[in-house]
Amino acid sequence: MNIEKAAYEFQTEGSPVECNAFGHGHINNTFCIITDTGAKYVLQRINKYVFKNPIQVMANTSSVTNYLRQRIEDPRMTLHFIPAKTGRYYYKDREGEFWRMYDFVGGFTLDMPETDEDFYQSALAFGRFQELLSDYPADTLYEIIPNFHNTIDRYNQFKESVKTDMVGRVAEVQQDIQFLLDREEMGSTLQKMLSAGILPLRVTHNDTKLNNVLLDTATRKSLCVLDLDTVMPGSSLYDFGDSIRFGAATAAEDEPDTSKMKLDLHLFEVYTKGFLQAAPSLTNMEVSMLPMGAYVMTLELAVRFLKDYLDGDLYFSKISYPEHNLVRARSQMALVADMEKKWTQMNLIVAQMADEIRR
Ligand code: GN1
Ligand code: MG
Repeated sequence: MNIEKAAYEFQTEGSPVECNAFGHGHINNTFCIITDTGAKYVLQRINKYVFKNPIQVMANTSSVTNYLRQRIEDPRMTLHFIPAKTGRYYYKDREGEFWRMYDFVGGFTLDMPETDEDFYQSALAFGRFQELLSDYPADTLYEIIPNFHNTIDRYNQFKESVKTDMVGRVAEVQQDIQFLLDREEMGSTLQKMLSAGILPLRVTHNDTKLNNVLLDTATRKSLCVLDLDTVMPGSSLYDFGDSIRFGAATAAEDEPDTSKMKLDLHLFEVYTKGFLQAAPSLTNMEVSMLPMGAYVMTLELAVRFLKDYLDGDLYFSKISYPEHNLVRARSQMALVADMEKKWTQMNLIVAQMADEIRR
């Protein structure tokens, strides 16, 4: 992988002189580039196993960011892609790998909220993102990963993997498989409501982890939303749900001690408040289904992690030890189980918040 060579292919201010690994996403390879004028950029190699059509990824992300740019006051409120010397928003190297570059605007990201305010800020950022794109023509976007949050389809693929037992791991995880199968019906809720038109189709981010929000170093306020690869038509409940799954949990996504993994109801309330304030165009039906969004997104990721463990870690290939994806699946299942215990409270919080904010 020739990172320096790729860095030279973009229209940077000055010539690249320094290149360091950056961030810790599961999918793409990311680097920070510094040029001889001190300008800083983020360079990424797009993962082709996950994103089969990187040109479509760049078409979606560049048109969404251009659209956002016309609707914000502070230019730091959206990513800004740097064209390659060819004028395109990507560079394809000799090995057929795709690269892209965007401005490094400073700021920082968090894996866990350090204060309530941090999490509240992320809710505002994702809520604003939803609101700003509420009139964007969703049907002009490519469906980058078909059925990405179609939980019914995720379950079908999972059951296929159980059947195939590609690397002989099925026998050791029978209980985990059963836990997920017992919840298949619940998992299908959002998809059914979307198909029936009860939930509206919107432009959604689809990967709303806390660490995909850039915070301003000086003010600690949210600047913009990062990682736009999976921006596609979807449900607002995907975005709300994935944020809760990741940021309102009491332990890391890959915490091996599942007894530490719970839903923090206070953080759930904090996020709900910010999201509802920033996205007034949500329908009453969407609002009432917010707890279901959190539940289904957590369940779905458990299904995805366990499926990948059964397949031999093909998709979530960045693992630190052989059982990593199993550990990830189990931590998500623990969170699902805790949400079941707190279901009544989750619904009450949403109802009270909606009452307060949406009068
Ligand atoms: C992947 O690349 P990253 O780490 O932002 C995944 C998400 C999962 C997440 C779990 C394209 O996101 O769907 O929720 O890992 N992205 C893709 O950490 O599959
Ligand atoms: Mg991502």
